[in-house]
Amino acid sequence: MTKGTLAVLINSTQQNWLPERWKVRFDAVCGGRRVVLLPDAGLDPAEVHYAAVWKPVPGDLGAFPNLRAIFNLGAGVDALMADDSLPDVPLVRVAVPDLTHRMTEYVVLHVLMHHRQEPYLRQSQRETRWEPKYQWPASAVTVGIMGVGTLGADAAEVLRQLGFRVSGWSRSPRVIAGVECFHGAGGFDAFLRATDILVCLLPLTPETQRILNRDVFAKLNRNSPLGAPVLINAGRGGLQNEADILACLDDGTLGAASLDVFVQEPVPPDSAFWTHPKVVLTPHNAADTDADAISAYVAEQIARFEAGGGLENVVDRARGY
Ligand code: NDP
Ligand code: OXD
Repeated sequence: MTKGTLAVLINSTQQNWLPERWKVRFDAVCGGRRVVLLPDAGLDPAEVHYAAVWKPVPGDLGAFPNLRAIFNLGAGVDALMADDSLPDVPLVRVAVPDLTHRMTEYVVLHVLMHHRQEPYLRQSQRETRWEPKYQWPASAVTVGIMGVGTLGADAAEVLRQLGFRVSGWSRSPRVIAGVECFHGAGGFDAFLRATDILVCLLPLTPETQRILNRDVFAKLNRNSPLGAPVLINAGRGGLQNEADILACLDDGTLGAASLDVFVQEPVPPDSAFWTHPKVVLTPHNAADTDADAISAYVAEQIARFEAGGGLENVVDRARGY
């Protein structure tokens, strides 16, 4: 196969998404391949063979008739799946140790924060109160992870090593050493019943939309050693019913929530999430996309593909992830 041109299309103003930085990285790892930044008024669309993209505007990719593959520069492809005009070529998502380990750091940080009562202890410090509460061991707490794919399985393993009881819920059956695995609608209630800290690392698909809702929160372990169950969502904002989260925090159905993702990002200034005393908010930075790691991943995939090998981590369009 001829050496194709790679077009980079990034639609974000965030610091880690500076298109020029990505171009420099791709030039460094693509072994002389032509790399162009889009938009490029002088470019003949027929010359583009690969697109490396983050949040392109729906319709953008339809302009390239000779596209061989699309590389999403993040793990979640929900924004691309919402584009009806997305060319019917392999769509590859990110699955690299760098991103996985960053997500595991986030999950472990937030599980420990709630388990070790950090919000209470910081409040006590601000109020000059020396009032320790009983600290349960990790082995008394069950962390239930919704989505035990690339990211969820890694977090599960590290949490298990810390001594937590860990369970996982997926679409199809999974076997993970030391982790109690549930799957499908049939396994959902049993998974929820035992869960003290619910971690969501699901992709956003038509099946998972608003899955984090009152019905689900009400099924979590009502006898949690933490007092009330905790929610940690780093999947996508569309997975959560935000009114339900706030109401459940207020009436005690949930004890606390760490949220990295929101229906509207950035979160509007008047949102209750900014100031709610039981919410730990982070600005969708649980696992940043690193240009060094991911440009190398894309370059390797293209080189292997042109040498006749297969692409890895191709999205199943029917499943939506
Ligand atoms: P994977 O595709 O590797 O894993 C997805 C998991 O979710 C799988 O276990 C899958 O089940 C499960 N799943 C999907 N649909 C359902 C369903 N309907 N019911 C039950 N389980 C389901 O994805 P990753 O682990 O790589 O990434 C997960 C998500 O994390 C991304 O889609 C993205 O939205 C989010 N993300 C967020 C970031 C952030 O900074 N906040 C950064 C990176 C990713 P099965 O095993 O059967 O396929
Ligand atoms: C991703 C993300 O999907 O950054 O990689 O959210």
